[in-house]
Amino acid sequence: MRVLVLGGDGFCGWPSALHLSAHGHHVTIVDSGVRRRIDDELGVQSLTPIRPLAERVRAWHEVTGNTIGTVALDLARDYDELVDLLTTERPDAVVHFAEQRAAPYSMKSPSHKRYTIDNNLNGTHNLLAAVVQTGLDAHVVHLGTMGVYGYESVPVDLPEGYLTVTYPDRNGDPHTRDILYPTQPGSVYHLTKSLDQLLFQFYARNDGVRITDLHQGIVWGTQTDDTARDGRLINRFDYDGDYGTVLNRFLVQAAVGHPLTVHGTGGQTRAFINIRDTVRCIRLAVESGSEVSASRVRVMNQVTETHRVTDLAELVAATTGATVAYLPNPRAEADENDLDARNDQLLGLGLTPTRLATGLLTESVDIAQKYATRVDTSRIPCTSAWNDTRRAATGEPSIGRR
Ligand code: NAD
Ligand code: USQ
Repeated sequence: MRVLVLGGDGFCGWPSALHLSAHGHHVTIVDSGVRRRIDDELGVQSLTPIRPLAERVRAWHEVTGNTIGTVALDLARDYDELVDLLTTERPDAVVHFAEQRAAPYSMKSPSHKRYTIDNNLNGTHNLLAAVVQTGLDAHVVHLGTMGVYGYESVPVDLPEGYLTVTYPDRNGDPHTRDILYPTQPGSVYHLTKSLDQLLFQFYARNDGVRITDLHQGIVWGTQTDDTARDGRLINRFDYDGDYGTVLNRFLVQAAVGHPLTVHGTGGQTRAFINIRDTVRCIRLAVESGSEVSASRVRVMNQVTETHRVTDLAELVAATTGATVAYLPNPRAEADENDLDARNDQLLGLGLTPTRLATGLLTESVDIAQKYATRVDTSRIPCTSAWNDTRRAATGEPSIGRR
């Protein structure tokens, strides 16, 4: 299949592009490079020494003989160029990773909130409008988030996107329908993923665009079989207080002797998936595009297990000898929650989950130790507080009312 990978220079996009290419798909990466510029803005670098995109794809060609095309384009701004690209490439599938994906970054300041909304919503909408304008029957595969469901403890396993509700109609007779699961986003970033869902619902119903929305949990790990084939193919690994996600942060903290930074009680339960499973899920979603209805968005929960933050900290501490620090939480989120989620659809397509217990934790510890000298420990603390109450609790200065 011909596949465009939007955001293909990023943490999930790069190994997914390689995996699709390794499985015989014709891949073109589209990326504006904004994430590398955000690294500069924040004064951080990936733990791992990632190479420029042009060098990455050259190395992939040398190692495998496969060619991956690259196009520099801002999905949120360069609409005409996007239409031209779709017209020229005529992709069978477009995988959309190209959004600002860090909750703390999205909450740093009014300008970061506005950037996240502008970038993510305009990017997603431009893609949908361009698919319709070009008349392509391209399957859109979007990376959404488990965070759209919110983190209130509910007495059910979270369904995949839809909730079946029964209510009395005007005659008092029971009426049943599927609705999008009510969203409870916990950050401006998660809010954009909730709003993306409505864009998808509209374009599926109005224009018959075939769409899969993957509600992905927190991705951990860094390497896949493909990125490990050559040093120049190495994947990104974020550890800083804005982009680093919890388990990968703990692994780096352990490697540099920094106490593990648990927010609050650590009773927050979240969904997780290893990057090796992410790339498989993307391929399974792309290759099953013919099963997607033209009027109803397919939503699949891209998760393999759930864990409490404190349990992860204790596991990393037990594996590495690190100490655990319980810190004031900069986020406005529930101190504790239960979470279980269905993932029947990806299992049904053939996903065999890689679990935390299966030894990959040690691989990640080794990578964190190997590149520990690249870590700037001053970038580890999370300084982005969700509101003035949280700013006061964490000792961060107020940014005031604007
Ligand atoms: P990332 O920041 O590493 O990669 C995103 C890529 O998209 C970057 O290379 C960036 O330059 C590009 N990009 C952003 N805006 C763009 C635009 N307007 N035009 C063109 N390119 C643009 O993020 P990631 O971790 O790879 O996440 C990819 C997707 O997966 C995101 O949509 C994210 O919400 C979702 N996701 C990630 C995780 C995770 O734990 N990393 C979990 C669930 C969902
Ligand atoms: N946390 C800590 N200590 C830390 C960092 C985080 O205790 O040092 C806590 C947070 O307070 C939160 C939990 O760990 O309760 C998860 O935080 P995270 O930064 O690992 O994940 P999150 O902000 O939810 O975002 C990440 C990705 C995002 C993706 C989301 C999937 O950055 O792109 O959408 O995971 S999910 O969480 O399922 O919504």
